Order: sequence, then C-alpha cells, then structure tokens
Amino acid sequence: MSDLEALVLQAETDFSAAADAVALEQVKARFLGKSGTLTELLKGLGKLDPDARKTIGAAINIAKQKVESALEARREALRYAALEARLAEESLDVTLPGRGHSKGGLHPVTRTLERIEALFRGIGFDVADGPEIETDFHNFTALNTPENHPARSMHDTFYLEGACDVMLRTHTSPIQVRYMQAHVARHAGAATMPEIRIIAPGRVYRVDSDATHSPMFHQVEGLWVGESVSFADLKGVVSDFLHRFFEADRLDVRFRPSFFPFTEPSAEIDVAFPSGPLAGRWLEIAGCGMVHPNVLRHCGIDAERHTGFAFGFGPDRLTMLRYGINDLRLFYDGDVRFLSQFR
Ligand code: 2U9
Repeated sequence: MSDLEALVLQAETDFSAAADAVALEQVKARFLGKSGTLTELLKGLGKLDPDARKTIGAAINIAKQKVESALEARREALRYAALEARLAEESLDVTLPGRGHSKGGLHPVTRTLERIEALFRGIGFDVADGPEIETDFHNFTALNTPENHPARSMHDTFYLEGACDVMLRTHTSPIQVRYMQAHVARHAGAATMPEIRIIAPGRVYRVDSDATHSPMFHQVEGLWVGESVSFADLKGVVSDFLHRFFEADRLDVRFRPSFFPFTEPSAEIDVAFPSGPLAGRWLEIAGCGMVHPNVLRHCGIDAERHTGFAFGFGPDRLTMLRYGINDLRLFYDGDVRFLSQFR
C-alpha cells in the first residue's frame, strides 16, 4: 500500500471514530487544515522537478478528494444520526386523547342580570341603558338629592379630575331620568303620555372597598310611571319578581318604612326563606318607593297627573343569595376555579 493510500485509510478510520460534528472538525484539521498532512504534502510539491511534481501532485489531489468525500460522508451520517435522535426524543404519541377546548361561560352576576331582564321583559318592561360617566344634574339634582347630601361628597363619589359636575354614576337612576326626559320629548303635544315601564341595569361606582363592598358594583333599578300607578302595584310587581327569581312558591316579603330622597313614601324590602340554609331570618334585599313629585317634575312629567313607583336591587347580593356565595370579592378576583362553576 502506498503512503497516500495509507493516509486516506487513516483519515477514513479517524472520521468514522469521530462521535459528533465538533470532534469531526478537529480530525479534519489534522488532514486538511493549514498545517494538515495533505496540505503539507501539497506545499512540498514546489521543491520537486516539473515531471515529478505533475505525477505526485495528481496522486496527492486524488488522495485529497478521497479524504474530502470521506469527510462529507461522515458529516452527512452524523447529521442524520442527530436528526434521528431528535425525532426519537420528540416523538409524538398520536393516540393520546386531545386536550379539548374548555368552553367559556357567563359571569355569575351577568347570569343574574340576564335572568332579571328576562323576568321583567316577561311582564312588559323595557330594558334601558345609559352612560357610566354622568353629570351632577342626572345623578343627583334631578333625583331630589340636596346640595349638602353626604352622597355628593368626594368621600362617597368618584369625580372626574378638574370637573366637579362630572362623575362616575353612583346608581343607575340617571338612566331613568334620561329615559323620562326622552319619553316626554317624544310624546310632547299628545293628549296623553304612554306609560313608562323600564328596568335600568348596569355598573355603578362608589368610594367603598371591603369584604362586602366593591368600588364598582351592579344595580338593577325599575320604574313604572302612569296615571294611576300605586304602592299596591309596587308590592305586587316586586313580590312576584322575587318569587320567580328565587324559584320559591313560598317566600315571605315585607316592606319596611325607610327614606330615600328620590321616593316618598319609601321602603326597604326584606325577604325570608321558609326553608334552606338561610331560613328563619329577614334579609334586606332592595329599596323602593313612590317616585318623589320633584323627580317627576325635574324630568318634565306633570306630577299632578302622574304617579310612579321605583325600586332598586343589588344583583351582586342577589347572586350571592341564589348561589350561596359568602364573599363579594370572589366576583371580581377573576379566579377561573370559582368562575368555571357557573358554566
Ligand atoms: C328614579 C326615581 C327613583 C330607585 C330606588 C332604591 C330605593 C334602593 C338600593 C338597592 C340596593 C341601592 O344597590 S343598592 O344598595 N336602592 O334602595 N332605589 S328607590 O329609585 C328611583 C330611581 C329612579 C327616576
């Protein structure tokens, strides 16, 4: 075997022994690098006479090509082995069951709001809406709330910076003020004004935050204005609603005298469940009353001819009672473990 053949064989053996790409490049340097064996042989050609240079040069180049193709073959083999190893490691078990798509659901308070809306639509009420940023007139003045009333203070109400007459609404009553104003305008000049029967659900804001109060909470207020609307109608509508909402054939409802600036007379509404975990005690659940004549007048309604009743519920509290939830903060923490129970 010639020296060159021995060299090629050595290179092939060493390439095969290289376990990875880094080791292979180091072996390559020994043969084909700047001072590798083959490179040195080529450099030595200059010292030979032209004839010998031609034949020996050709033989060295053939040996070099053999070494280069052995190198490329080993490179390819190592690439293939690396790919095989990766494929084995990242193998995909196509028989595994899929993760599935978890379905979203409505927030429990949204479910309550939708339920209240459906029940009131069923007895001929419209659902009204309005802005969450309100003016002093719509939130307080029109609702007969005096200039010095504590609700108007910065301790209780979020005012917009630099504007003392613009605020986050503290109740959904301004929705009803706007509705009445628009209703009056729509029927101006008519001999009689059609009745108003609306509920006003939505978010409201107060400077208050603890286990039972959130700075943002919900209200659903209701309003029925006509020519002969009485406190008896109020009792009937509210009591019927509460029975349907709690799906209770038997439910005690009582109206306890109270005070609100926007209603006169006014009452708190309490319920007592005859059975179940909450049985045996009165629970305060809503407020109501006959709309104060000043409120009707502020909205452009003839208070000599019309009367109306109004009520206000806290749907957060209704949701807590219906589902047996004891901490209001659960509604606003966004914990999926809690929320997914209402899917
Ligand atoms: C107009 C006139 C009168 C709505 C009313 C209440 C009594 C009431 C509370 C219930 C739970 C607020 O969120 S809560 O704490 N509401 O007690 N709301 S009467 O009276 C109105 C509304 C609009 C034009």
